[in-house]
Amino acid sequence: MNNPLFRELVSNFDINLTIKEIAAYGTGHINDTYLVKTIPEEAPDYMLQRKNHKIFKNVPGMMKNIVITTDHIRRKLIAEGVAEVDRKVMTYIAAKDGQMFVNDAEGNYWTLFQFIADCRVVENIQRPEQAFRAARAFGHFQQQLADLSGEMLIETIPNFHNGISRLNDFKLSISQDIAERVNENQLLINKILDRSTEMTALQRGLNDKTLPLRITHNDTKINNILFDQDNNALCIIDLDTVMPGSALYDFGDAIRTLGNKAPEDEPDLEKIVFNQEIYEAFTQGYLSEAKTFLTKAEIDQLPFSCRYMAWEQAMRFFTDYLNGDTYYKTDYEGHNLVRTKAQIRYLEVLEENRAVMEGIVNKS
Ligand code: ADP
Ligand code: GN1
Ligand code: MG
Repeated sequence: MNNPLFRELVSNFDINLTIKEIAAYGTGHINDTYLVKTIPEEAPDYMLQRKNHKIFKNVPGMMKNIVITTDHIRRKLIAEGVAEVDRKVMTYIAAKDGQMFVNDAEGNYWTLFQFIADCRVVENIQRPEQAFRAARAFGHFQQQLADLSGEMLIETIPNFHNGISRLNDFKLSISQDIAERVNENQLLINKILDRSTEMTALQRGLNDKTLPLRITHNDTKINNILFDQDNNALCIIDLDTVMPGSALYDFGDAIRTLGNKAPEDEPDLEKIVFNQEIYEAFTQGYLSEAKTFLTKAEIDQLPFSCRYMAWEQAMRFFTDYLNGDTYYKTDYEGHNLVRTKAQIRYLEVLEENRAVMEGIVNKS
């Protein structure tokens, strides 16, 4: 892909580079990512990313959040004398006009950041040791941001993990029934609604301050960590949703992908099985970093947070399905319904494993 548009976009950033080629990259549901390969071979490569401004309605504000948090982490790494800082925190490049993005003629927002070479992402963790490392990295990320005031950051997507507001959106999509998909899915809808009181407790806890608001990542899917060749968790990526939130979101969302032996859109519900070993390793890794700042109330709610994030994600996929598939990228007709069913099944699996999960947190 050597579209002149891409070259033109890159030339608007404040960096000297010679492009070899630009190619589509990654499997995200929201943004479009391209790898910008440069010459000579040993020069650093970059990633050009179109931020989805229909979803991220305030891209300048979002980029400000990213700059504040990455600068904060970078300062800490330098103070600690850590080697190869640019491989441990993301580096976004400013545009020539000083903004952190470039607009194209259609009003899209493009960003450029350093490609961290010799790394890989995993979609599915097999080894407990790797889950332990991933968890330590997410815990460390939260810890690095623990002394940054949340007031510096905007709420990139308002009410992003707010269960009360997500539930209202879901109910609205049911009452509007735009795509006429409600009738045939009533049983599934009830599975979400039946759990409303239990699940909205997390937001009530934040509202009445029994749970603290921190700066969190808010999209801790396992493919948002870069591992180096020795399987060390090197860098947390995909910082679009870094904003004030609950530590429980990050723990629960990681287990949403990691604790499930099947992918989030597994059509065969029999394959959705709880991975206890991985859950245990993740819990230990996370607490090894996070026990220094988590409150008792948060630690007690870790197992619940996994059920909460599965419920919330099921509801988000379901809302999108009922609205006619306008939010998530889909690969086929009915993909959002398949995702919904898989997340609901996973939630049931977590419910079946509740005592085991609580035992592991107590032990850790
Ligand atoms: P999305 O929001 O679409 O998930 P990401 O920001 O996670 O987008 O990027 C998509 C993929 O690009 C990642 O899964 C990862 O493979 C790769 N990637 C992202 N940032 C970097 C980086 N700084 N260095 C190397 N690879 C990266
Ligand atoms: C989206 O873009 P991606 O794949 O990292 C979504 C997450 C969901 C996830 C489900 C901004 O993340 O919240 O958990 O899909 N991001 C946004 O796979 O909505
Ligand atoms: Mg990602």
